[in-house]
Amino acid sequence: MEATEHIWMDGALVPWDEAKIHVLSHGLHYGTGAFEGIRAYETDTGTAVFRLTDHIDRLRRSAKAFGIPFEYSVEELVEVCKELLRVNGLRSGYIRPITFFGTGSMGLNPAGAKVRMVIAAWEWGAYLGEEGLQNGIRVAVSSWRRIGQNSFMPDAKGTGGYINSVMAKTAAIKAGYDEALLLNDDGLIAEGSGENLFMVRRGVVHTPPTSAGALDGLTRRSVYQLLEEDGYTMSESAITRTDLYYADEVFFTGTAAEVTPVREVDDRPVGDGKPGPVTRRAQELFMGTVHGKLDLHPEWLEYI
Ligand code: PPE
Repeated sequence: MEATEHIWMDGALVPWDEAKIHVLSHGLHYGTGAFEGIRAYETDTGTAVFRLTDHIDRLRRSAKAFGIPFEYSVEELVEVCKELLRVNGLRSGYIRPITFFGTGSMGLNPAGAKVRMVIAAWEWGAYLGEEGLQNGIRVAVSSWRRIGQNSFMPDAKGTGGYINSVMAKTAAIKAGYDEALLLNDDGLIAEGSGENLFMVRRGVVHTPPTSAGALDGLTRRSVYQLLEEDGYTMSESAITRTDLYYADEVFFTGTAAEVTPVREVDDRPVGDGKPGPVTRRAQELFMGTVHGKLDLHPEWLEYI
């Protein structure tokens, strides 16, 4: 990871190396935080942040779900993100806003802990490798289940829940795969450790509903809409492990992952083992939109 110059902390820009917090921050001990991941892309008419307002609004919703007071307006934080890219001279990059309980209270009850809000930005290349974007990645169903609706809120982006993703991801890498796929407690596909899943079978493009334990990903929503408007039949539906073994195409979506083809699930090739036409079309539509090459949803691009 390459450092940039400034990080925004609680209202002020501070040098990257000085953006520190106390070791007794509540969020560090108990995972009491919410965060976002946002990408900015270069276009012919300047740098545009993809669905910036929607991302900040999801941060607000996640904080609300976890009971973390949200002391800024969405509009204010949108401006901070833009300013941060400008002061760091980033023409494209990844933005990571995070809010969490800081110091002032130890023990589980965060009452009395100061709420912190931090936004950092840096350059981030292909999340699952350039090779993965081109030829697809190898995934395996994890032995870890996605944290269920009765224990957590998989559809809120809470920091603590990511230990579940980290365990699944590290186990998958250790076993020689590129990424983990998590089932929910009912044995249905939820999502990847940091991505949503899509599957093409019998001409229909499916993605699991958020009730299956998936985050309501903004890339997921965008790709769903772009493919639907392009004439594909879309469905939010329960997906089993066998569905994936029989699928013609499988791909992941996410801010970091963008649209990444999956070429193998549990050592079984997906289709003929190469990214299929729907996956390629989804990549074209999504990348064309974020770079402003396709004028399908100009309202999703927020210029800095
Ligand atoms: N599911 C999970 C669990 C998840 O973390 C992400 C984003 C998504 C789905 C896709 O959501 P969206 O980005 O709105 O399309 N994961 C972020 C963090 C990745 C990381 O390693 O950190 C991301 O892609 O920015």
